[in-house]
Amino acid sequence: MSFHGQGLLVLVDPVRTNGVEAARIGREAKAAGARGILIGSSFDGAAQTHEVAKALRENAPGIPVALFPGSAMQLTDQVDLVLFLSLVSGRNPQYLIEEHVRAVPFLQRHPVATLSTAYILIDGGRVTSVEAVSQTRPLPADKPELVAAHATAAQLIGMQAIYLEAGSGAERPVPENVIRACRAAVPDRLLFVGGGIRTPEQARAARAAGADFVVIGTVVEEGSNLKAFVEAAR
Ligand code: 1GP
Repeated sequence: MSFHGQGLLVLVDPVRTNGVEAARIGREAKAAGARGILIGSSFDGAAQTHEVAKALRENAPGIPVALFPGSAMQLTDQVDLVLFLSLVSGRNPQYLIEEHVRAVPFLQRHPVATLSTAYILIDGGRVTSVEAVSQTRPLPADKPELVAAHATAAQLIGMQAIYLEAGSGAERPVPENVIRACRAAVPDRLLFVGGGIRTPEQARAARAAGADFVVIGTVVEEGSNLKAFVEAAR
């Protein structure tokens, strides 16, 4: 089971969410019409990921649960898909290829589907966990042509999807002109956009600019009205 159509994805951080909470979010995401659930954390989470993924799957049957891993240590077979992320905005080999090689023994034992995804970090106004943990700089938010060149290079390498990330809790989400530039550069690739999206209007704007999937995390933990986000990202 992979992602289909377009719309809203809910991100669950296994470090900040216990099994009971994950079960609630899973039920809500399904009831509201979310297209899928991502689970992941940029730091730690190895111990909790499996249980939280299981709780999400049990409580949101029929919608895909995908791992959005911060490292190979978070791998679990309790997901339908692993976003096989390469942090292509950075130049740290650990997140370009090393964690991927480390994932291989697990993936040989547990044949979970993977989606090769170019993960592009964009400045969102503050230092986020992804930047701190990966020790990579985000791309400037006012250089759409530079971001689009990264997306194009990823497509030429053969990657299947692009993920534009402002970082969890970013002050500013990925700008619309950056999303538009990437959409134009790689019209046939799945495009995910997340980080700092706090209102349904921002979700709608990201979709209108060309994102296939809009990802929200923090506002879900805060208990926002999921349905409004689902409608906006439809
Ligand atoms: C997903 O990191 C984001 O790409 C989630 O960000 O927590 O700011 O919604 P928020």
